[in-house]
Amino acid sequence: MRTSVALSLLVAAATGVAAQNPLPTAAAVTNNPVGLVAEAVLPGNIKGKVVAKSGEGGVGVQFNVELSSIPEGGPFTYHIHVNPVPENGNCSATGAHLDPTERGETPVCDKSKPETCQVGDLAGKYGAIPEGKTTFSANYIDKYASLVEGTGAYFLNRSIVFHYPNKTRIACANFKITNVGSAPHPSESGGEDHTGTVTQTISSAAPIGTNPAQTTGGAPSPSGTMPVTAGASFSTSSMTGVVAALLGGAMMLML
Ligand SMILES: *[C@@H]1O[C@H](CO)[C@@H](O)[C@H](O)[C@H]1NC(C)=O
Ligand SMILES: *[C@@H]1O[C@H](CO)[C@@H](O)[C@H](O)[C@H]1NC(C)=O
Ligand SMILES: *[C@@H]1O[C@H](CO)[C@@H](O)[C@H](O)[C@H]1NC(C)=O
Ligand SMILES: [Cu+2]
Repeated sequence: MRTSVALSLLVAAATGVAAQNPLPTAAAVTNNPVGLVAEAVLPGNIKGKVVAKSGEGGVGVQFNVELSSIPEGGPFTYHIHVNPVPENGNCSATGAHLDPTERGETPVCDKSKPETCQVGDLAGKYGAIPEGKTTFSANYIDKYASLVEGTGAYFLNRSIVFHYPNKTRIACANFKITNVGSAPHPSESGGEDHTGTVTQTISSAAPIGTNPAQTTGGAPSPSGTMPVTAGASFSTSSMTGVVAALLGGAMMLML
């Protein structure tokens, strides 16, 4: 890892673009509405659904992914994308990955540090759909996705997108709330406990989406191969620091 850190500093200094070192971290969400459940039901291509519900006590979001009819090939990645699928089902119109911390695509998500990954990078954090399987199921709690409307990590107005290894979008779907929850701290509504008692369906732009065959692209792919992210800065601001970083990078390169 030291090598890659030194290399990214070197490249950053050389190109004037700094890698985010350290990467920004996503905040854990502990106030999701208790009892809230939403589902994204997939069309053809891949069948199945992704159910998202509030974790116990509103802590985190429990995702349950159940898929069948998975095409040949793989591994397949999937993510929460920023925009919903439009009515015509165009998966390409869902934009990039949900990334409220703006950590960018590179370096790739390190599973052991999920707080440093893109919030929407579910495959990165919890594993892609492996090659050569026609069905897949996964169940995990993500602490960083949010069911609290108005926050950057809120995703129920967005979509989930599945990709071929070449990033072409296979299928996509919007989340629909199937059970509204209640605030985890009932003081706001007078202390009454509404947990899990209300069932309501809220329709969104389009429930499902299929890919027109030519829809390509994951989030915009990085143009270079080095872990460099635009728009960020690293703390070593003095020339001495930059020179030191350059020297460090050069030293590491020679090893
Ligand atoms: C799908 O969306 C992409 C991105 O917005 C757009 O470039 C493309 O023309 C759309 N395709 C169709 C068939 O609507
Ligand atoms: C989704 O909701 C979030 C938080 O309320 C908001 O910031 C974002 O603009 C919304 N996105 C879409 C595509 O509606
Ligand atoms: C991506 O892979 C799929 C499945 O192998 C293939 O059908 C599609 O044409 C590929 N797309 C591109 C742009 O290479
Ligand atoms: Cu994606």
